[in-house]
Amino acid sequence: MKVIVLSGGVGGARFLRGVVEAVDPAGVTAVVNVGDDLEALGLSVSPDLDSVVYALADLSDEERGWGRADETWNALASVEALGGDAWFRLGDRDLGLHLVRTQALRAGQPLSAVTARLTAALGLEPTILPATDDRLRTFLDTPNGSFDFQQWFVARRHRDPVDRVRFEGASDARPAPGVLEALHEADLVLIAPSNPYVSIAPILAVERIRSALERRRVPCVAVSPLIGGKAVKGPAATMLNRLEGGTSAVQVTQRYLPLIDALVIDEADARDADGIAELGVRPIVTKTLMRDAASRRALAETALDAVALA
Ligand code: FO1
Repeated sequence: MKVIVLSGGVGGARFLRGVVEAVDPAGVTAVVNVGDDLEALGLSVSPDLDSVVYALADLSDEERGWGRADETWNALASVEALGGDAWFRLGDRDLGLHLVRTQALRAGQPLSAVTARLTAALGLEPTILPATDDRLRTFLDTPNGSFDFQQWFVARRHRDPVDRVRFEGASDARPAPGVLEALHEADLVLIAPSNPYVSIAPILAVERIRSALERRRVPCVAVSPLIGGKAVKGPAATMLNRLEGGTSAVQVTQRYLPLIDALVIDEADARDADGIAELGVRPIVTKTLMRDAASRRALAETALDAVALA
């Protein structure tokens, strides 16, 4: 089976691990958000791509959710002691990847080619693609000013309420090579349990990705990032409340209309099933918390079963 998964960082990366454990990994393509990308200490960092790469290579720090396991922070301590910028924490092991990528990008290689090289070096079977090789950056407009994603998320700990999310560069951004081909060949499109506003929306902001999705002939199934109306991690629920008027799986469905055929929701949100169905979307109720390998695989299998919706 060929599956394409639209993904952000932490939650998406966990879900992708489940997907590659449930189907032939060679048939899986992840299309990953790049709106969070930044330059830190002169290095090009792609946090969501890296969370996906590290998770699939079994290198990620499970507890933190981002960065590498068994990390040390000597370089960052040195940066700090020298008065450098240390608000965005790059670990010693993680730095290696950013050095390789930055050098390649400066030499003119596109992000997709660099990512392919990194995944090949790690022996990964699934295809991992940035949504675009072009510059696309997420900005949050808040009552306290406008911030780029990592300034808002990490430096300001996403405390500013968000009035609007913008994707600079989206109107000119082209899908990275391989994205449209994977969409055309897929038997199923999955949207990972990532934040709809800042992880999935930047991917859909690439016009040719959105229009290809709208024209697809195969099912598209999203997994809700909420459990009991709350985000497992991060600002998804706060954003849904302010921008969509509530924090139930019905609001998640509204965010993804008219793209999705089904929404996988947690048992704790089962009361939302009727509201989802009224919007013309099939609710699929299961346990969605990915606490270990068995639960991530079970969640992936439930979403993959929706291939039968066709
Ligand atoms: N998240 C933090 O909360 N603080 C950090 O200092 C931080 C550093 C970091 C470095 C590399 C990387 O790949 C991810 C990093 N993240 C950090 C996570 C990242 O900001 C977000 O989780 C994603 O962008 C949201 O999907």
